[in-house]
Amino acid sequence: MDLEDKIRAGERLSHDDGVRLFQTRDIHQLGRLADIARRRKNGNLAYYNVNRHINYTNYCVLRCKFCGFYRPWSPGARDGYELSVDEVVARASEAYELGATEVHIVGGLHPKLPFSYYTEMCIRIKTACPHLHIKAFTAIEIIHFTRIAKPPATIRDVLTELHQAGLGSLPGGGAEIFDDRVHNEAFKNKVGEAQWFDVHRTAHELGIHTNATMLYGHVESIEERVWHLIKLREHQDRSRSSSPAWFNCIVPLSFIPDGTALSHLPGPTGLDDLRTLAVSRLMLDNFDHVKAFWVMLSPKLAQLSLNWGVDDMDGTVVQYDITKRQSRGTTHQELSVDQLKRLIRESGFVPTERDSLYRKVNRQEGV
Ligand code: V47
Repeated sequence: MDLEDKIRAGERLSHDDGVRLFQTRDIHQLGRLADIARRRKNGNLAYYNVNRHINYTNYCVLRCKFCGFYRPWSPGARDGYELSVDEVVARASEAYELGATEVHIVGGLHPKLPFSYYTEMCIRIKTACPHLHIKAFTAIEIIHFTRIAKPPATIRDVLTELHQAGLGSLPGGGAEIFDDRVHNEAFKNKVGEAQWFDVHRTAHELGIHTNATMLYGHVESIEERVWHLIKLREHQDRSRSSSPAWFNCIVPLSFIPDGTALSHLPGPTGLDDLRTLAVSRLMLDNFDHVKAFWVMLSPKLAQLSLNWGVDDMDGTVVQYDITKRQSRGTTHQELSVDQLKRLIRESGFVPTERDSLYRKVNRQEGV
C-alpha cells in the first residue's frame, strides 16, 4: 500500500515508512500528510499555555557532551548557581500572580542538595499557589533522588513522595536518543533507556502523566531517530491499555551546539526540524499532541511547524537557562500570550489556552 493511502486510512507506520518519510524531498507533501494526522486529533485548534520555566541549579555530576548548561560543583565554584527553596517559591509565586497555570522545574544533578530540598520545594509552592500545576524533574533527576534519599529509595517511593508533596506531572527531558551507540558517544555516564522507561512506566502506573522528548540533530542517524519514536510508541500502547496515565505529548528537541562539547557539529537545519516534527506526528499515532518548543526552534520556525503536524507551542516560558542562542546571549526568553496567539492565528489555527493536562482554560476578560 502506498504511504499516503496508509496515512489517510490511519494505519500504523513501520520503521521503513518512517525512514522513507525522513528521506523524501517533497517537504510540502510531508507537511500535508502530517497535517491530516494532526487535524484528525486536534482539528483546527493549536494550543499554548501560560507557564514559567525554573532551572534551580546548573551544578551537575554528569558531563553530557550535548549539554552546555552544566557546571562541575566544587567548594567556591564560580559560574555555577543554585536557587534556594525561597527563591524557587518566589519565582513560582510571581508567575502565579501573573496568571501562570504551570511551572516547569528542572535542574542539574546537584551533588549536595538533599531529597528534602525537592519535596519542600513542591510543598511550599503548593501552599503559596494552590492551583499551580508543578511539572517537574526529568527521569534522570528522579533516578538521582532514589540514590540521594536516605535510606536510598525505589522509583515508586520517590514518585509517591513527590506526588504527595504536590508534583503534578513529569516533563519529558533526558530521553535523548534511545540507542546504545549514541548513548556511549554523547552521554555515556547518564542513565540509559531502561531507567528512563522505568521512571515513566512507574509514573503512569501511579496515575502521573508525563511527556516524552527526543533530542535530535547531533550524533544520531535517521534510522536511530525512527527507532526512538517506535520505542515511545510501544510504551504508550502499554500505558494507554493498562495504566491510569500515559504520555501527554512528544517534544522533539532541536540540538543547539553552542557552548557544548559537540559545538563542532552544525546542528539541525530548519528543514530537518520540520521533517522531524512531521515524522514524529506520523509515527506516534497514539500520542495526542506534538509540541514545538519555540525556545530551541525559534518562534518563527515553531509557527511554521503548526502546518507540519504540530498542535502545541508550549508557553510563555519567561526564562530558560539550559540553552541560549549565542546571538541572543540571554536566558530571558519570553513570548507574551498576545505574541503566541498572533503566531497561531496567522497559521490558520484557533489559539487555545490549555492547562498542563491539555484541558481548555477559560479565562474571564483581563485575567
Ligand atoms: O533533557 C540539553 C535537552 C532537555 C541541549 O516536557 C538540549 O514539556 C538542545 O526536556 N540543545 C530539557 N536540547 C528540556 C526538556 C523540555 C523542554 C520543553 C518542554 C518539555 C516538556 C521538556 O533539553 C534535556 C536535554 O534533552 N538539551 N542540552 C542542547 N544543547
